[in-house]
Amino acid sequence: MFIIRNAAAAAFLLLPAGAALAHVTLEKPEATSGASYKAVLRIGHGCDGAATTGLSVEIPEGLVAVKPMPKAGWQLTTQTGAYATPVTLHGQKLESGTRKISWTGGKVQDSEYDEFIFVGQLGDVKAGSTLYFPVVQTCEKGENRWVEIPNGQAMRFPAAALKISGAKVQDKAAVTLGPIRIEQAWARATPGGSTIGGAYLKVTNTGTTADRLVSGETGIAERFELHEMSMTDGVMKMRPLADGIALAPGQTVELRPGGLHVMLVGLKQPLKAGETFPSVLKFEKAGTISVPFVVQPIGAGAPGAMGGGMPEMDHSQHMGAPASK
Ligand SMILES: [Cu+2]
Repeated sequence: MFIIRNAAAAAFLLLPAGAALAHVTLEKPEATSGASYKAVLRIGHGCDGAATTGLSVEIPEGLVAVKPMPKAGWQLTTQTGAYATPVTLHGQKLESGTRKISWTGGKVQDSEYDEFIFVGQLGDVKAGSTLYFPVVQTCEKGENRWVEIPNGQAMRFPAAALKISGAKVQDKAAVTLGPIRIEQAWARATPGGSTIGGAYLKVTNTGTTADRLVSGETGIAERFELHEMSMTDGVMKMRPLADGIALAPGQTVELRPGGLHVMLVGLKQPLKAGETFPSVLKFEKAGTISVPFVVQPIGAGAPGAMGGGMPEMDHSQHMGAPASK
């Protein structure tokens, strides 16, 4: 005789094949810390055959500045509340915002599919963590409470989950201009209000004649300066490189935290993780080349580095004492 003692396990075993696909899920189950996020909640069925007439979702801590998308034929209501941890966004401190969204009064038949959408901004959420969105689906008869959060047991009604990853440097973004090859162009996210940022890249001269990275510019900052940071007599010092960075034939030069770097002076907006900004680099011989920089979370190290290497210096420390020119 076969007896199932655990109710949750029983529910799991009795679910029809493919039922997992019918859960309320997010179209994009992964997002980058610090980036904006568009949530698309997908409703694949009603409650035990009954049509869906309402949907409400709770916004977890970490997603701020949430705005729901209205749906034709549905009434939209929101509840605001305080964030446990205030978030600074565009230089403004956000202490509260939308914590719950409800769409009511519409109808989605059990045989139909629909989507409920809202947008928001992820704060500095730890990479590797998961945000859970409890969803209550109300139907003409009954309701489905998609509120279960993993606890090692089989789940019948899991909450919609969003996995948070750290921003990654895009290796595909290698850019070449003649013999010059640029890889891993990235910048570090800046706290709101900071007017200085650090940017980094790897540049290789694959040619047979020497060249030189002379200067650069970007629309997001007043100045794009090439700097060198070095340890002299136990003191970290930084100086602008008036002659740029020399590139011998075959040489690869890596700009990274704690060493050679680009300093963005006079930032016109904070650098937000997950975003990309354009720049133009000028080489003595190769000419000018457009290079997109990918913004990484605050605290990101050089790609591939295990947090070690040179001591890192927070650029905000330069603010009071800019490099002498
Ligand atoms: Cu600097």
